[in-house]
Amino acid sequence: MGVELHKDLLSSIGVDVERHAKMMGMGLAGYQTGFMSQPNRPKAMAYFDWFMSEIQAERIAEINALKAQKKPAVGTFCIFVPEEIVVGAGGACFGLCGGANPPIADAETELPRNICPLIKSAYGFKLQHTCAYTQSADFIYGETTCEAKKKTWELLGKHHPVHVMNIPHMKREKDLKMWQEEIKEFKEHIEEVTEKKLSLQEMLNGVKLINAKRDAMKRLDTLRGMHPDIMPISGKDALFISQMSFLDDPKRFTQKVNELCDELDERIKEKVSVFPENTPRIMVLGTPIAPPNWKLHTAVEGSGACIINEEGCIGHRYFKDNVDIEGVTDEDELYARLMKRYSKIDCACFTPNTGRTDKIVQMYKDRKADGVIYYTLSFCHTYNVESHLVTEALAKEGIPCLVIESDYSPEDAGQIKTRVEAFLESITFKQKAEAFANK
Ligand code: BJ8
Repeated sequence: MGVELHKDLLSSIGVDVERHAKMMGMGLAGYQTGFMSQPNRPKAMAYFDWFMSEIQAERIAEINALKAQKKPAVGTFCIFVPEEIVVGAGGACFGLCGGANPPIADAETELPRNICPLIKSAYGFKLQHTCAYTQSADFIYGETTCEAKKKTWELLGKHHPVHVMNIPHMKREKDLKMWQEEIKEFKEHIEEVTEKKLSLQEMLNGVKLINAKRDAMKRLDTLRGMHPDIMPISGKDALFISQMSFLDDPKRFTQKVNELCDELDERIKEKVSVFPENTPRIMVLGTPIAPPNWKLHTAVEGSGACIINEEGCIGHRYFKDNVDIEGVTDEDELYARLMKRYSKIDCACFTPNTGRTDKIVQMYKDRKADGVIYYTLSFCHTYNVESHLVTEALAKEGIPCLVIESDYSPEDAGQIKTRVEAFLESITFKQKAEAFANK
């Protein structure tokens, strides 16, 4: 396995190699049983299976090879990071480990128990030195989104360099102006790390690369969710690809996603579906689902339904908008365009955030979905509170919705499955009743 081959590198960047190997062993075993055993998977998933085996090995070697050439390596927990700038500088921008339960106990030695598991998990990975991405990062990108994250940066800064970007909580003219300045400062920080000026052309090249990546993901999203009778790929596999979009080299990832999409195009033409006809089609909304948090998808697809999209940041919110660089001739204009694109992100940290609710209702109709699961991590106040407004709007439209609040512990897996099964039963009952009434 890759981790064995790169043991010396991992050790040189401060990874606790023994603990790391144990953790990776668990992750790979979970992937093998949960993903590789699915029947009728697209052949192009072979690349993503390979990537999983090298996730904390070969990819880490690639990132460290870039660092050796003085290219930046930026770790992040949020999709507000203007990754186009990092990629334009020839570097790597990647998501940090934050979806596993084991590091949480360590994190709770410094952080309060009652904050969201994503933050605690990521913090625990740093304390344990068991995430090779965190260990590889020149700095961790932090943002002022939710309260827990904002304050965590102050503590995390004791263990790793952190650069915090001030993301406003409203989108008024004055807030957006400040945001644009923050993007410029981020670029200057990248120049400090690389000790090299970053040109407009380099940044534009970065934008083109990331736009192409988002286009490929949009293509996959359409193929996966917009054909009511054919689901050519499982929701689990599609989620995994979204999760890997934060780790892989963007150019290679784009190419591999497009290759997969070519195969899915063929599958749709030949009516090859991985689920039988009339399988309930479920949309998932809410907080990010970081790897290896596959609990919800396992419960839903193990109960006879199919997940056709994730509205969250590991999913649609990440790739829905591109940066428009048409006619950009100077840096300030580019920062304005970046700000325009990033301010379209409808994170629940904003107030008001009504656009998100309208978008969800429209997505449901466009995708001809059968139901919605609103998934929030425990103690995520923004998404938890906002769920009330979203479910109210869904109820008005007669859209079936189940709200699930969970953490990373395996304890509630059985309970989630029971609730999902009951929800699916109610959807099927409704469908039958409607079909009967329309006879
Ligand atoms: S743009 S959703 S990635 S902030 S950490 S808010 S789960 S309590 S991750 Fe997020 Fe950026 Fe927004 Fe997306 Fe809640 Fe936890 Fe906070 Fe979280």
